[in-house]
Amino acid sequence: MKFTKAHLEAYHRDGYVVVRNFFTQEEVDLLYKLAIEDDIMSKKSLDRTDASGLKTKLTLWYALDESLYSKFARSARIVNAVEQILNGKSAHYHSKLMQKEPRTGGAWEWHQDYGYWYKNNGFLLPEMLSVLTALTPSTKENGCLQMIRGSHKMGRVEHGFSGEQVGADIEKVNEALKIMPLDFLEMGAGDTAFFHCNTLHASAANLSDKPRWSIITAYNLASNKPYKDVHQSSHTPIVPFMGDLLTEEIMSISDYADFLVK
Ligand SMILES: O=C(O)CCC(=O)C(=O)O
Repeated sequence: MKFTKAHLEAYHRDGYVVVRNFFTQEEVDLLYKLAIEDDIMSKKSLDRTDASGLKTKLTLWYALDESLYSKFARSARIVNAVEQILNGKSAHYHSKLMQKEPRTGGAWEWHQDYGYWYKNNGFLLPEMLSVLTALTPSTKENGCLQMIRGSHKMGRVEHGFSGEQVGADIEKVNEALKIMPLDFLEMGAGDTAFFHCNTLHASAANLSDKPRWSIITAYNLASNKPYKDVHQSSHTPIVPFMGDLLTEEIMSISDYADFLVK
């Protein structure tokens, strides 16, 4: 459950690190159950069509509230790790519930998160990262995350559109794949991946009969105030949640969580 110095070193060397059992099965079961029964989550979900026309679903929101999802995003366990990585006070950029449904869930094309965040949201420094916690097992069969190990060292690559998604310059991706290892991040429920905003990543479609759900919380160095983004949370230092997710009152997300709309 602890983010160690060895994890931190691996993150800086490889551009990502997976911490096994960072959350317990009970904790992720609670979040997963809440998420699949949550009407607001499904009402606010968006489809993103991949290059082959398959759709993958996500719900994205910016504001932190008193819901269990927000307490999770602010949990001291994650925030301590994030602040070791960023080496300073962190802010919550956004959270996303990723819903890759059995047999239909589309792919995520190769991209860097910063490719989009730099261009569209005006964050000048890549002092940002994503934290993906698997709510269900994530395997090659159901389209697990893939990373090009060490690609964060390339810096930001140009991005354009690929289907409805923002994709990295494919020539650069293909060259990177010739000289850097491609890693498939097979994860159990409760495993957490921390990845640098310039690490090239993708995932294949889910053609299996098992869902692949995860929650991704994204963080910014609080001092890296974007010049375009209007969301207050992206540069407001986080107040970590020190309590126990399992004994908290279970509150779902509110209608006012500042959802991304299409
Ligand atoms: O979880 C996945 O399949 C990929 C998600 C992703 O690449 C992203 O949200 O930036």
